[in-house]
Amino acid sequence: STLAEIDQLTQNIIRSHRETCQYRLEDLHTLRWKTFSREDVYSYQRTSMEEMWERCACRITDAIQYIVEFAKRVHGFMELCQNDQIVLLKAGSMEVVFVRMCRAFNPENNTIFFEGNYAGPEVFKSLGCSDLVTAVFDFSRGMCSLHLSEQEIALFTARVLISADRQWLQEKFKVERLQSNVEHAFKQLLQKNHRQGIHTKLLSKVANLRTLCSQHIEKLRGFRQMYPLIVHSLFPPLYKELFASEVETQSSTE
Ligand code: 4D8
Repeated sequence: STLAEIDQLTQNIIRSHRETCQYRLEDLHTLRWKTFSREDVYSYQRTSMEEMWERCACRITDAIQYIVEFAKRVHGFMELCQNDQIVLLKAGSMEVVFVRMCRAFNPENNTIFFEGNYAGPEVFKSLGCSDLVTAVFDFSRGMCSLHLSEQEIALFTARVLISADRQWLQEKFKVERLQSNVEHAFKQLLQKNHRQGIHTKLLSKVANLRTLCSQHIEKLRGFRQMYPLIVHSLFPPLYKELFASEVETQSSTE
């Protein structure tokens, strides 16, 4: 692609991010010292595991709906076949949630924006997966320390989503071409910002993201074994479709 085309793609991705980022950075920043009270934290910790899982699954699904909208607005994504769109979203949407999370993270007190206030890891205690929660908070702290701009976050999330190495792609060459354009746009932006130095750091974050996502799926599998009916009847359909589709196949063939 020509430089003008790459430039157009950059502008398109930045705009798509701005239009679908769910919360404005200024708003998140204004709220970042509005933490949960001791009583609120205590009541979260007394919430049953099932209810807390359901609430988190709803929050994640909400965030993912914006990411689906983001993907749809990235030039080239809608030109992929439907199978490949689904493959990329299934594999990448949670990774993008984890990247976007750094916008809603306050590294000064290790809290994250959740249900209207900033919450520390202890708020998620009743989920029973403190290892995952700790890993996610650590990842967020690492991302924050790179001080990415909104534009860099936009390009990085597009890069995470458009990955030609996902399993089950049908038109790999098309995804490869799109990935190489996004990669090009990303490198060009970093160069313009004199930030080429963070490119390798970000690539190591990609590996990190894949681990976090498989941990999330693993935790869901464990929870589903304990509470199959909760997952089946109370979890958002999109969440199940993306992360627990085996459940549906299983129950429909039983
Ligand atoms: O913009 O949508 O309001 C995390 C969830 C973020 C998980 C959400 C969460 C986010 C992961 C709740 C539980 C990241 C924002 C709020 C809710 C991403 C942990 C914290 C969104 C950015 C911050 C702010 C628990 C929103 C990791 C693991 C999940 C299980 C279901 C066990």
